[in-house]
Amino acid sequence: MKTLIKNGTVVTAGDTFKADVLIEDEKISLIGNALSADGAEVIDASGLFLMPGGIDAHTHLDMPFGGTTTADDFFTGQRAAAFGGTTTHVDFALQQKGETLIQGIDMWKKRAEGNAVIDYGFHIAITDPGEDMVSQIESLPAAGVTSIKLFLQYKGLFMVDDETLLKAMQAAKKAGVLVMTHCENGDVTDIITKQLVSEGKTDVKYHLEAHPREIEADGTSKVVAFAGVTGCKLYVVHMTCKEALHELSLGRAAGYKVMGETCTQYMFKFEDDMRVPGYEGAKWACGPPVRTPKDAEYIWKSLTDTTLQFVATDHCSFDFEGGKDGKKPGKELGKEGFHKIPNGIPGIEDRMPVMYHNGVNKGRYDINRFVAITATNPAKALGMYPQKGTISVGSDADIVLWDLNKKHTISAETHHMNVDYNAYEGMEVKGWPVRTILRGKSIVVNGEWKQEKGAGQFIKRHEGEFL
Ligand code: DUC
Ligand code: ZN
Ligand code: ZN
Repeated sequence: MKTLIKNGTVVTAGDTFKADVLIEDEKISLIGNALSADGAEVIDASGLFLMPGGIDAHTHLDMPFGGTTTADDFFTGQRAAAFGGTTTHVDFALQQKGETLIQGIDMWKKRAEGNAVIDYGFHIAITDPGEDMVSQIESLPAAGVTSIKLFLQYKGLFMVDDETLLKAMQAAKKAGVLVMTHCENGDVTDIITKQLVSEGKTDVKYHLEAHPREIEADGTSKVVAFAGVTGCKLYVVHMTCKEALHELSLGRAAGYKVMGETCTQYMFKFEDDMRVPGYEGAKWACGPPVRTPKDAEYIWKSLTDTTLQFVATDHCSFDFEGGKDGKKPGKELGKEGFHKIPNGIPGIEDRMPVMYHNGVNKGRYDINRFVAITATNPAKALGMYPQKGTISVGSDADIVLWDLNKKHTISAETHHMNVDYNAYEGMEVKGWPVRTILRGKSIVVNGEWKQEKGAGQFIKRHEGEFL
């Protein structure tokens, strides 16, 4: 099957140029001017920009967490992603207690298989380091999984100690595996949470007190130091504040292979949104928590000056009013106390338009940097480049046709995520994905769904790059 996209403007992380793009057998086979191809379906992209499909490096679909399971499974989450111009994501599989890392990956594969509608990979979170953790890490690349996750938060559930952290980093360095870390000191959260609860301070706003910025900086400082000691490549997930970013930039200045991700919500949701009267603030309970507009400005700057390389979502959806009408329990679980709120914010569908509009239209970065932080950089760091994350001959034909002038008002009324609220409710964005193409197949066209359930593929990843 051949498809020829004519008269568009191709945008990559490095270039912007007018060209036609020929797709054959799921791959880009030719890029040039005035192309023709016998028997090809022709898509006229006059006035449209062709960008690599978005890559969301950080999602949680169909994940048991916080006393329930996320509202979005692989079908609903990936379908929503496609509507927003994302064609690949890497989800966090969790090792189960008493099981191996590979068993954890296999469990998550089963959740995706038959449901997937875009392409996907897995990071594996180490939650039960056994005697053979080192050899298990060494076995991961053969399974196409080249990143591990270590939590410094969630004591008694996911949190690892310094010995595990260091040994995992040493093994990862040896195996060519990327280390990803959630950097909040979980001992501190645990102590403060217990103190607050015993004092009867259980309102939503106390979530912020249990997750102070200082402990995110502390966690970041530690993993950066360990990356320096071990020489491993490090990717710090969901960075939220100036203090933590400062620790990352010190590591980068020292020549350590340390990189950082932020998530869309940290530029738009703030502490004051959690301090509103009543229970509404629970919508924004996530870990690390939302911070301040000043931190957001620092994040924007860090995305431009390359302290940060990635914008992901940490998509982790729970209904605000769950547990009824056949819905899974959601945020209402935390009405008993902030420490029981399932942590997470949805956003897999919104990331691309929100980051385009607020980044490019508002002059914070150019369109090439937008492509870099939302697609090319995750593809490179996570070992999917050049199969994914660019528009070049030989790459998968994952292309989003972007209408720079199309306006859209984001709303839970019209979004496709399986969740009853939206973090960007009412935001009017200019610039919208009018066609999403996955391996040559148009899966969303002008808001119409065209994909078959189960057609998304697991991507075997190789060793990624340091950026
Ligand atoms: N933070 C969240 O908000 N949700 C999922 C896990 C995490 O670390
Ligand atoms: Zn996390
Ligand atoms: Zn996460």
